Amino acid sequence: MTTTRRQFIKIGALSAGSITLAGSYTWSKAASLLENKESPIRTPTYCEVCFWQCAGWVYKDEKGEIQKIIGNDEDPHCNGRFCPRGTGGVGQYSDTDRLKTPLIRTSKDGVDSFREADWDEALDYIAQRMKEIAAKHGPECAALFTHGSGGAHFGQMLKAFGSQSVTAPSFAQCRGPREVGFLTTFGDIIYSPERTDIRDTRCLVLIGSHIGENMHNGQIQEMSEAIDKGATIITVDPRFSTAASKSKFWLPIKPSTDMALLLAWMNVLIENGWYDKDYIARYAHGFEELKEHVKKYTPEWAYGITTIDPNVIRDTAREMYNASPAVIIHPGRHVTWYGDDTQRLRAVAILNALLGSWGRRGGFYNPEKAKVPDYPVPPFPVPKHMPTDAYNGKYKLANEVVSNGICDATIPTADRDCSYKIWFVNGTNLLAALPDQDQTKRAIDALELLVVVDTMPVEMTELADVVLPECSYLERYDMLRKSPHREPNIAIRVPAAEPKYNSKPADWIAKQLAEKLGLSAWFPWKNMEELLDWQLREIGSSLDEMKRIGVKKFPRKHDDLYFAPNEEIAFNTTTGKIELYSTDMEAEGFDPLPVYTAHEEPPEGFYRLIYGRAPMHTFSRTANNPNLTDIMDENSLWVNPKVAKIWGLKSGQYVKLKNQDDKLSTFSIKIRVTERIRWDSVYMVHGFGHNNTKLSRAHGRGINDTELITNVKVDPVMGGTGMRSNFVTFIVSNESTGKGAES
Ligand SMILES: Nc1nc2c(c(=O)[nH]1)N[C@H]1C(S)=C(S)[C@@H](COP(=O)(O)OP(=O)(O)OC[C@H]3O[C@@H](n4cnc5c(=O)[nH]c(N)nc54)[C@H](O)[C@@H]3O)O[C@H]1N2
Ligand SMILES: Nc1nc2c(c(=O)[nH]1)N[C@H]1C(S)=C(S)[C@@H](COP(=O)(O)OP(=O)(O)OC[C@H]3O[C@@H](n4cnc5c(=O)[nH]c(N)nc54)[C@H](O)[C@@H]3O)O[C@H]1N2
Ligand code: SF4
Ligand SMILES: [Mo]
Repeated sequence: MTTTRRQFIKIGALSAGSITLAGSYTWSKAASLLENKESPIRTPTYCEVCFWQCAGWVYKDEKGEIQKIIGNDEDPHCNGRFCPRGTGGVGQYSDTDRLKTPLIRTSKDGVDSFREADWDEALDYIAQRMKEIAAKHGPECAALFTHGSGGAHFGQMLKAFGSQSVTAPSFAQCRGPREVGFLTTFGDIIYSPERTDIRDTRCLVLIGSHIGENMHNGQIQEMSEAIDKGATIITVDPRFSTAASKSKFWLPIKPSTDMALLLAWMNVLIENGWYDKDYIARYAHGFEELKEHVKKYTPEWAYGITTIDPNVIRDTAREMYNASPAVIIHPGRHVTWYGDDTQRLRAVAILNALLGSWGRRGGFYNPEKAKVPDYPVPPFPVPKHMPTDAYNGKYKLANEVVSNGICDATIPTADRDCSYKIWFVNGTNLLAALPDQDQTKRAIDALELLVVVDTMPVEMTELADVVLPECSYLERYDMLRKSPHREPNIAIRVPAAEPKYNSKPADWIAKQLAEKLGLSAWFPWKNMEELLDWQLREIGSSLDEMKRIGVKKFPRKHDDLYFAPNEEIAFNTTTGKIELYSTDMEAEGFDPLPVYTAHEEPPEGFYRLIYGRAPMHTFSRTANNPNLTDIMDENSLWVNPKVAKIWGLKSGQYVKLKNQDDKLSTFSIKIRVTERIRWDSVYMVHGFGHNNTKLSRAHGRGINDTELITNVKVDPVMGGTGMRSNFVTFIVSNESTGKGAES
């Protein structure tokens, strides 16, 4: 492991006063709160526990204490129902381990520690350092890594400062390949919430996408509605997921071979004429090339690769055709798996095109976003370098900034003249979100200033020069939510309580800092109330109205949720058609039609490490949440009984893991022996194994999958980090007992 100039500051070095442990808040207590009679004091919010952003109501008692959060009935993201994480979101507010005051790194006799600072001092320090560093290297040397609502505020500050390098792990570590795969095929992206018309579908095909454990609210509700109406579910997953348990067909595919299955499905559809001939003739480019291309990809060929019976491949293809065009081959969301992910998602897009589901009821609808004007500010300065310059001509088809591209460009090399020197990191725990932790640490080592804005002490805060404590989403305003949906709509977040401790909202932090940097012109509003009220009045509402209703819907501009029969459509691609054969891919030197490539296999005695979600947690951001740790406080390792037998493993036993590069896990994980996982893989939920001792509930609980992901397969098309070519073996020791079993 790389050592770092920034020592990981242990709790002893912190000058903060003693930390009291939160009282044990049980789930039944949460449930009993829910049964309370509704109190009249409620404020609207939208949830920040994950990025589905459900709109809800926060209820308080007479003393002003937050009692519960429930869904807003008018909200199309949640239809009045929150998931367990959203309900438990109060824990993000009540957690006594929260960051409490700004911290500045100091070094004495070679020992680093944090000292507490007030806001003025911390922000003066940051502004001063930013000016000095920009004077030497230009303002373009600053980058913002962000996930969540604060990004809008810090992005405004950074762009005003003179850098456009704003990036989120939700692109190159998450949904990037599907956006690029669909953009190059249909000329448009999938968006969030996904434009999948699940409620009216007759056949939903889930490839890895594990809806049910992936708790994206509206999708789950629509999926159960579709099941009630008799839709067929087909799940392709090496693990018997919750979705698989609801499926007519479960295809326990050999991991990493999905491309072979997708090509074989195309082969079956085309050879049998099971495709939408009118739709393809009218809208598609490159059908003849595709037909020729997939001839060799027979179900028998795919069987040898995927282990899926050829008859099952044919039966499932027929099932899709029978349902078409009300069929969805779901594009998934976290799709950075094997490095050829954009091509895999192109294959998914092509299948949907063959079945005519794009633009059709029960397939993919055309979402519309509410148009809300931005508060007028001067144009941002034009930077000398754009973020794309950082990747030296790579990832040309990326339609968002590539986080790992910025991370790599922070490590100085001879062939680049624009290394980053300043990172702002807001709401993203990069040591859990970016694979290859050593590379992330090397980049951090090369920085002159690292500012981390978070609500909790996590791995990233310990590496910061300055830590800024943001208040929770329940204590702040944020920008309006205006995600696209069937009906354009907006939702508002209003603080339900005063910020606890000495924490502040991102909007305030960004504006104060901008003022200290001489950038007030880009923050001309007095406060969020003024900014929001101005925006709302421009669209015929007001802050007062939104405080009362929380969510507001607007009529669609046109009746174009689906294509009209025989409608002529100009797709936003080079040919103006749905590109089965991609001219963009071809122009950039990539395969214009997706091809199958074999991926690495586990070495002897190793198993593929795969990971996913648990219904009651969101990545690492909820790992210490008192309400949610009550229902799940560690992850476990799913192991097939055959494998358990070879290794003599029993359920409940703790083991460490070592990967193919000899990387040993910091902590131990509890074994769960189950038939629900293939023998060639092991599975864990992402987000556990925190090594920050200030997290009283999460520290040492389970394993962080990220530390074992050292073999990263970067997608040449858009920079996505394929994370599933890592293999682990078991280190069994009698002493491994779970919590705190740190080496
Ligand atoms: N190994 C591995 N890596 C992955 C994934 C995986 O499954 N496995 N998943 C990938 C995917 S799909 C995604 S989208 C990304 C997610 O990546 P991230 O969103 O970075 O995930 P988290 O680890 O939850 O880090 C969130 C951080 O934000 C902080 N936070 C929470 N609420 C607030 C707030 O209101 N304000 C501020 N300022 N901070 C807040 C939390 O304390 C935490 O430190 O990770 C990707 N990386
Ligand atoms: N509760 C909860 N819900 C969440 C989140 C959360 O943190 N918590 N995060 C949200 C976010 S940001 C995202 S991106 C989504 C992610 O959710 P999805 O997009 O649904 O997740 P994936 O990572 O694609 O899928 C994980 C599944 O892939 C399977 N798998 C592993 N390898 C392979 C393979 O080679 N082939 C196939 N076919 N399957 C494979 C695993 O067994 C697992 O069931 O979840 C969202 N919803
Ligand atoms: S799905 Fe759950 S956690 Fe995500 S925004 Fe909605 S209520 Fe919150
Ligand atoms: Mo994600």
